[in-house]
Amino acid sequence: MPATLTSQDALLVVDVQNDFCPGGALPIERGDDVVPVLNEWIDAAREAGTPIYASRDWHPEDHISFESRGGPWPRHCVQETDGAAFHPQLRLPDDAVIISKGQDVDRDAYSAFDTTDLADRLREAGVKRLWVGGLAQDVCVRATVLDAVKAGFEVHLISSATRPVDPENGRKAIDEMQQAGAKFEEPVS
Ligand code: VGL
Ligand code: ZN
Repeated sequence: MPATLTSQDALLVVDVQNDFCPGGALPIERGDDVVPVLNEWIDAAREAGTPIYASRDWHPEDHISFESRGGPWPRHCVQETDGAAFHPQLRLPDDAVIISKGQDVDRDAYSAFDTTDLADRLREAGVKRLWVGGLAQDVCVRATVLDAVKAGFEVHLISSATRPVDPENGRKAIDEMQQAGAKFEEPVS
Protein backbone atom coordinates (compact mmCIF):
# COMPACT_ATOMS: atom_id res chain seq x y z
CA MET A 1 0.00 0.00 0.00
CA PRO A 2 1.48 3.40 -0.89
CA ALA A 3 1.90 5.69 2.09
CA THR A 4 0.40 8.64 0.31
CA LEU A 5 -2.52 8.24 -2.05
CA THR A 6 -3.74 11.68 -3.10
CA SER A 7 -6.29 13.22 -5.43
CA GLN A 8 -3.61 13.11 -8.16
CA ASP A 9 -3.67 9.32 -7.95
CA ALA A 10 -6.31 7.04 -9.42
CA LEU A 11 -7.13 3.41 -8.82
CA LEU A 12 -7.91 1.53 -12.03
CA VAL A 13 -9.62 -1.84 -11.60
CA VAL A 14 -9.45 -3.80 -14.86
CA ASP A 15 -12.18 -6.29 -15.85
CA VAL A 16 -12.95 -7.94 -12.52
CA GLN A 17 -15.98 -9.65 -14.04
CA ASN A 18 -17.70 -12.96 -13.37
CA ASP A 19 -16.69 -14.51 -16.69
CA PHE A 20 -12.99 -14.11 -15.81
CA CYS A 21 -13.41 -15.76 -12.40
CA PRO A 22 -13.80 -19.45 -11.52
CA GLY A 23 -17.17 -20.66 -12.80
CA GLY A 24 -17.23 -18.08 -15.59
CA ALA A 25 -16.98 -18.48 -19.36
CA LEU A 26 -13.28 -17.63 -19.59
CA PRO A 27 -12.13 -18.50 -16.10
CA ILE A 28 -8.71 -17.43 -14.84
CA GLU A 29 -7.24 -19.73 -12.20
CA ARG A 30 -7.79 -18.02 -8.84
CA GLY A 31 -8.95 -14.91 -10.70
CA ASP A 32 -11.19 -14.08 -7.77
CA ASP A 33 -8.14 -13.85 -5.48
CA VAL A 34 -7.76 -10.26 -6.68
CA VAL A 35 -11.06 -9.20 -5.13
CA PRO A 36 -10.11 -8.91 -1.43
CA VAL A 37 -6.84 -7.17 -2.34
CA LEU A 38 -8.62 -4.67 -4.55
CA ASN A 39 -11.25 -4.08 -1.88
CA GLU A 40 -8.48 -2.93 0.46
CA TRP A 41 -7.23 -0.56 -2.20
CA ILE A 42 -10.75 0.70 -2.80
CA ASP A 43 -11.10 1.46 0.91
CA ALA A 44 -7.74 3.24 0.98
CA ALA A 45 -8.61 5.22 -2.16
CA ARG A 46 -11.93 6.34 -0.76
CA GLU A 47 -10.31 7.48 2.44
CA ALA A 48 -7.71 9.49 0.52
CA GLY A 49 -10.14 11.07 -1.96
CA THR A 50 -8.47 9.13 -4.77
CA PRO A 51 -10.85 8.57 -7.71
CA ILE A 52 -11.69 5.01 -8.71
CA TYR A 53 -12.12 3.80 -12.28
CA ALA A 54 -13.31 0.32 -13.28
CA SER A 55 -13.12 -1.06 -16.79
CA ARG A 56 -15.29 -3.85 -18.09
CA ASP A 57 -15.12 -6.05 -21.16
CA TRP A 58 -18.50 -5.34 -22.74
CA HIS A 59 -19.04 -7.29 -25.92
CA PRO A 60 -22.08 -7.48 -28.19
CA GLU A 61 -23.35 -10.93 -29.18
CA ASP A 62 -21.29 -12.42 -32.02
CA HIS A 63 -18.20 -10.44 -31.12
CA ILE A 64 -15.21 -10.95 -33.41
CA SER A 65 -13.08 -12.31 -30.53
CA PHE A 66 -15.42 -15.29 -30.00
CA GLU A 67 -14.52 -18.76 -31.26
CA SER A 68 -17.83 -18.82 -33.16
CA ARG A 69 -16.32 -16.12 -35.39
CA GLY A 70 -12.85 -17.64 -35.55
CA GLY A 71 -11.53 -15.58 -32.64
CA PRO A 72 -9.30 -16.83 -29.80
CA TRP A 73 -11.82 -16.77 -26.94
CA PRO A 74 -15.03 -18.52 -25.91
CA ARG A 75 -18.10 -16.31 -25.79
CA HIS A 76 -17.61 -14.05 -22.76
CA CYS A 77 -18.67 -10.76 -21.17
CA VAL A 78 -21.72 -10.27 -23.34
CA GLN A 79 -23.37 -6.93 -22.50
CA GLU A 80 -26.03 -7.09 -19.74
CA THR A 81 -25.39 -10.78 -18.92
CA ASP A 82 -24.43 -12.03 -15.47
CA GLY A 83 -21.03 -13.08 -16.85
CA ALA A 84 -20.29 -9.46 -17.74
CA ALA A 85 -21.22 -8.17 -14.27
CA PHE A 86 -18.51 -7.17 -11.83
CA HIS A 87 -17.63 -9.84 -9.26
CA PRO A 88 -20.32 -9.60 -6.58
CA GLN A 89 -17.78 -9.17 -3.77
CA LEU A 90 -15.96 -6.28 -5.42
CA ARG A 91 -16.92 -3.20 -3.42
CA LEU A 92 -16.97 -0.56 -6.12
CA PRO A 93 -18.38 2.70 -4.80
CA ASP A 94 -21.36 4.32 -6.54
CA ASP A 95 -19.19 7.12 -7.84
CA ALA A 96 -16.64 4.82 -9.52
CA VAL A 97 -16.25 5.69 -13.19
CA ILE A 98 -17.15 2.68 -15.36
CA ILE A 99 -15.26 2.33 -18.65
CA SER A 100 -16.79 -0.12 -21.15
CA LYS A 101 -14.65 -1.50 -23.95
CA GLY A 102 -14.77 -4.05 -26.75
CA GLN A 103 -18.19 -2.83 -27.81
CA ASP A 104 -17.52 -2.80 -31.56
CA VAL A 105 -18.73 -6.15 -32.92
CA ASP A 106 -15.97 -6.31 -35.55
CA ARG A 107 -13.01 -5.10 -33.52
CA ASP A 108 -11.52 -6.23 -30.20
CA ALA A 109 -10.10 -3.88 -27.60
CA TYR A 110 -7.96 -5.18 -24.75
CA SER A 111 -6.81 -1.88 -23.31
CA ALA A 112 -9.14 0.26 -21.20
CA PHE A 113 -7.74 3.21 -23.19
CA ASP A 114 -8.60 1.69 -26.59
CA THR A 115 -11.38 3.78 -28.17
CA THR A 116 -12.56 5.01 -24.77
CA ASP A 117 -12.36 8.46 -23.18
CA LEU A 118 -10.36 7.17 -20.19
CA ALA A 119 -7.18 9.19 -20.88
CA ASP A 120 -9.14 12.45 -21.25
CA ARG A 121 -11.14 11.76 -18.13
CA LEU A 122 -8.02 11.05 -16.08
CA ARG A 123 -6.33 14.21 -17.33
CA GLU A 124 -9.43 16.30 -16.65
CA ALA A 125 -9.46 14.92 -13.12
CA GLY A 126 -5.81 15.96 -12.68
CA VAL A 127 -4.58 12.40 -12.28
CA LYS A 128 -0.82 11.86 -12.64
CA ARG A 129 -0.27 8.44 -11.11
CA LEU A 130 -2.23 5.25 -11.72
CA TRP A 131 -2.48 2.12 -9.57
CA VAL A 132 -3.66 -0.78 -11.71
CA GLY A 133 -4.95 -4.22 -10.78
CA GLY A 134 -7.39 -6.76 -12.16
CA LEU A 135 -7.72 -9.32 -14.96
CA ALA A 136 -6.07 -10.63 -16.95
CA GLN A 137 -2.41 -9.86 -16.26
CA ASP A 138 -1.32 -11.08 -19.72
CA VAL A 139 -4.22 -9.64 -21.71
CA CYS A 140 -6.19 -6.57 -20.68
CA VAL A 141 -4.05 -5.50 -17.71
CA ARG A 142 -0.96 -5.75 -19.91
CA ALA A 143 -2.52 -3.71 -22.73
CA THR A 144 -3.94 -1.14 -20.31
CA VAL A 145 -0.65 -0.64 -18.44
CA LEU A 146 1.33 -0.25 -21.69
CA ASP A 147 -1.17 2.32 -23.00
CA ALA A 148 -1.19 4.18 -19.69
CA VAL A 149 2.60 4.54 -19.80
CA LYS A 150 2.38 5.77 -23.41
CA ALA A 151 -0.27 8.28 -22.39
CA GLY A 152 2.21 9.77 -19.92
CA PHE A 153 0.94 8.53 -16.58
CA GLU A 154 3.18 7.16 -13.84
CA VAL A 155 1.93 3.60 -13.67
CA HIS A 156 2.17 1.13 -10.82
CA LEU A 157 0.95 -2.41 -11.17
CA ILE A 158 -0.52 -3.87 -8.00
CA SER A 159 1.07 -7.25 -8.56
CA SER A 160 -0.83 -8.96 -5.75
CA ALA A 161 -4.08 -7.89 -7.43
CA THR A 162 -3.65 -9.43 -10.87
CA ARG A 163 -3.71 -12.97 -12.28
CA PRO A 164 -2.84 -14.28 -15.76
CA VAL A 165 -4.80 -16.48 -18.19
CA ASP A 166 -1.49 -18.22 -18.91
CA PRO A 167 1.35 -18.18 -16.33
CA GLU A 168 4.13 -18.07 -18.94
CA ASN A 169 2.48 -15.18 -20.75
CA GLY A 170 1.93 -13.55 -17.38
CA ARG A 171 5.67 -13.57 -16.71
CA LYS A 172 6.35 -12.16 -20.18
CA ALA A 173 3.79 -9.43 -19.60
CA ILE A 174 5.49 -8.47 -16.33
CA ASP A 175 8.80 -8.06 -18.19
CA GLU A 176 7.18 -6.00 -20.93
CA MET A 177 5.39 -3.72 -18.51
CA GLN A 178 8.57 -3.24 -16.49
CA GLN A 179 10.65 -2.48 -19.59
CA ALA A 180 8.05 0.04 -20.71
CA GLY A 181 8.51 1.88 -17.43
CA ALA A 182 5.72 0.59 -15.23
CA LYS A 183 6.60 0.16 -11.57
CA PHE A 184 5.55 -2.61 -9.25
CA GLU A 185 3.87 -2.05 -6.00
CA GLU A 186 5.58 -5.10 -4.53
CA PRO A 187 7.78 -8.00 -5.66
CA VAL A 188 6.09 -10.39 -8.10
CA SER A 189 5.46 -13.78 -6.57
C1 VGL B 1 -9.77 -10.25 -21.61
C2 VGL B 1 -9.63 -12.11 -22.94
C3 VGL B 1 -10.63 -11.66 -23.74
C4 VGL B 1 -9.29 -9.50 -20.40
C5 VGL B 1 -10.78 -9.77 -22.41
O1 VGL B 1 -10.06 -8.71 -19.84
O2 VGL B 1 -8.14 -9.71 -20.00
N1 VGL B 1 -9.19 -11.42 -21.89
N2 VGL B 1 -11.21 -10.48 -23.47
ZN1 ZN C 1 -13.05 -9.93 -24.36
